[in-house]
Amino acid sequence: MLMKITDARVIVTCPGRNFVTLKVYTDQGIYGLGDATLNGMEKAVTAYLESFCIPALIGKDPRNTEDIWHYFYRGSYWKRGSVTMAALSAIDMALWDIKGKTLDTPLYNLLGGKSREKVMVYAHANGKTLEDTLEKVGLEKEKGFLAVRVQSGIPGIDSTYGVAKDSSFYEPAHKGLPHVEYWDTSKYLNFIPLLFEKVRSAFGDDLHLLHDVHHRCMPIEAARLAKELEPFHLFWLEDPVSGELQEGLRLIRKQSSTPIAIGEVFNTIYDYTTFITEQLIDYIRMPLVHGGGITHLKKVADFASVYHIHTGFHGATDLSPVNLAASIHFNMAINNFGIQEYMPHQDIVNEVFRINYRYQEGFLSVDDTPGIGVDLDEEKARKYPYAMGSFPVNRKADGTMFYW
Ligand code: CS2
Ligand code: MG
Repeated sequence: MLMKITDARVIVTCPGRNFVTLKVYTDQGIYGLGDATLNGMEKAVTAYLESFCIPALIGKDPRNTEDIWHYFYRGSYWKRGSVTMAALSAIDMALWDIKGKTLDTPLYNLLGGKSREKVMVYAHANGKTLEDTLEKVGLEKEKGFLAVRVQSGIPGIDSTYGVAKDSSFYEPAHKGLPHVEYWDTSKYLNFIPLLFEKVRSAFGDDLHLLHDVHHRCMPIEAARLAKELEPFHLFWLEDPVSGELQEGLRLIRKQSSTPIAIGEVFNTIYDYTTFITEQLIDYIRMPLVHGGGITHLKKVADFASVYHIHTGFHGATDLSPVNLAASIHFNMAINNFGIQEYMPHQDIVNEVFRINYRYQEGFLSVDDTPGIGVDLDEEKARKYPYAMGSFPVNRKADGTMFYW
């Protein structure tokens, strides 16, 4: 049987926040969906998809996922980078969706079948103060979560990334151009061990605890933090330093046995080579939507598996339900799955996307709908037009621009 891609379209919608979805059509009446959302850069990914990728896709056989991946990666003079890799991720996801629908089987069956029935997820507890954060951890525990990421406002720092000033829904971007947040690493380093001491003594040893540094430490500061957090047995410490300097992790590793997760801003295996081969990290964070889709992540996860490193995919609310569903399939199939981040989308997001996954007592699972199993209601999507959003930028108290 011959099969051809006849067209593809990018659908940008903003039910509370922007999502970019690629829809690929075939001459067999089957279509596939891929997530191309890149927080704050949605229009850049859309432009690359519309100006080059879609015209180049038309006429290709969608079943050739490997060759098409390399056409857009090896075939491109300008390699890597978040924008182009988000576009390639969406193409790849959509083609695997088509493959599953064509073969009438859920995605996990194409990746090795089930290694597990459901995947452990971690929830978020973000509080303005220590007391508030303790209360939030308790609420997540009551919902059945076995793992909770703990973030808190820091005494003496006006606003902390990821901790909402009011009780509104978690959203890392703000409408319009970036606003400035002020940062003080020493105040942060003094407070976090105290926070985890309180959380551990309130909730006992069984609850998995995670923490995200959001790249705010220099390697020696991160080493101090990882060492001081050791008694509280974190599941992981995330992005302790900017991952650009892979060698920086050697310093942290020598000092501490706190497990490390890195990579939500990475987009290829080449961001990970030293980390993996020197066993400098324990979890890879790079998600399907930004890391080249299923085709590339399967290779990265297999490579990591050789070095006894597990997956812990990024899964904040700025990644669409298409990415989350594909990630659950992927996590169900591979052997070296570790944990999946899970922040439920707002209800209006699930009006636009018809989802096939379910949260129950600390775990997510998908049903047996063929392919990825998520659909998009285009009429509803049209009701929410794109709205520009940006991350904050960080400065020290004296005005110096600081790291992300
Ligand atoms: C965070 C996110 O989920 C995480 O670990 O780091 O808030 C992340 O900063 C955003 O998803 C980026 O868009
Ligand atoms: Mg993070």
